[in-house]
Amino acid sequence: MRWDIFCQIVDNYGDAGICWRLARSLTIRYKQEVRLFCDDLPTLNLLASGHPPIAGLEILPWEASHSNARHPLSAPEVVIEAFGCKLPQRYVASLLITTRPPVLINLEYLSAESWVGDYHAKASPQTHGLTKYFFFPGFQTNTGGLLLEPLPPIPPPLQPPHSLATIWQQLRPAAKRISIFCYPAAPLQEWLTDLATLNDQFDILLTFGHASYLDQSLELPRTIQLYYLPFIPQDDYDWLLSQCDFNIVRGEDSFVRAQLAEKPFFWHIYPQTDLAHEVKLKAFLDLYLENASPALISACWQASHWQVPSTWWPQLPRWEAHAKLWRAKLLKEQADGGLAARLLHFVE
Ligand code: TRH
Repeated sequence: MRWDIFCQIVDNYGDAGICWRLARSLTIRYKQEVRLFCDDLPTLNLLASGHPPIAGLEILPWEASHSNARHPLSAPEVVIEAFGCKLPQRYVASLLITTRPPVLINLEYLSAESWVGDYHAKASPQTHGLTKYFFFPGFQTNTGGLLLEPLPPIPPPLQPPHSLATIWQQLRPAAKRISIFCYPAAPLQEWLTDLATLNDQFDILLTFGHASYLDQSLELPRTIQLYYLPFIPQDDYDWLLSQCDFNIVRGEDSFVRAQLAEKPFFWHIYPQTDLAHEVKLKAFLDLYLENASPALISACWQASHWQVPSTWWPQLPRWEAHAKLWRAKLLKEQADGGLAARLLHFVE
């Protein structure tokens, strides 16, 4: 089938990250034809940089969706608006005059909350005459599932990708590696200062832009070494997660990748003023920690709320074992192929 995916980049990289991953899954894994229309190609290109061209995948500027002379002749079978982005009016008008209107899908945000299953895949007639379906990613079998591809191999390849090769040579073999991808409001300084009280060496891999979260006058002992990463391609970021002993992640894409990397992590969920993020975080932790020991439950809750690492770091070995079990459980529950496969199945 032919798919048009619309991606509007509101802020950060999550929108582009998810759309790029979905487009790759649909084309590479499921041999679909995809046109990805994006209103911020430079950001999308950053994530995709270095990736060889993919048969069946076209990445196009937003305007190409309605200024293209081929329309409406090349109307797709499926149109996806990612995260409620508004389709260009002229594009919608061109869909309405096709003989067979496409399936219109709004791809929603990921949540582990239980209501997701009740709302997933429901239809909503639109004033323009097309019916829109709301597709909710999720952890449970009655949801739209998770984006799995490309699934990180276990064990992951040891050789660093080109973008990380130089930094990788500088890492200390005996040090614990922690990658950090968080929002600016995080109490990163206090967190690192406390980490320095632990009896371990730490190599801290700060993802692009995080240098500005730290005060230049911050002094840390030699046990803690900071490394400032450039913006690296998405596949390289996935690899990084699989090579660290602990990851701090933030939006929904890195959050899922950290789980698939089979490593302990915490989710610095995007803070919302009405505290809706706390409800979302609790729903996830309840699921993630369903069969965990009280000590691990407490450690994960503390970590997720940026409590100083000295309070929960001793639980790391237990957490490592848990991360392995969790990935296995996820993959079992998403054995149908997860989000891309469920989308395909739904449309068919
Ligand atoms: O960028 P994000 O914070 O996006 C978020 C989410 O969309 C979230 O749901 C939304 O509420 C918020 O924005 C406003 O984080 P996320 O979703 O983890 O996406 C980051 C993407 O960037 C992911 O695909 C990984 C990729 N990435 C790279 O490719 N290279 C890098 O160097 C880094 C740090 C990330």
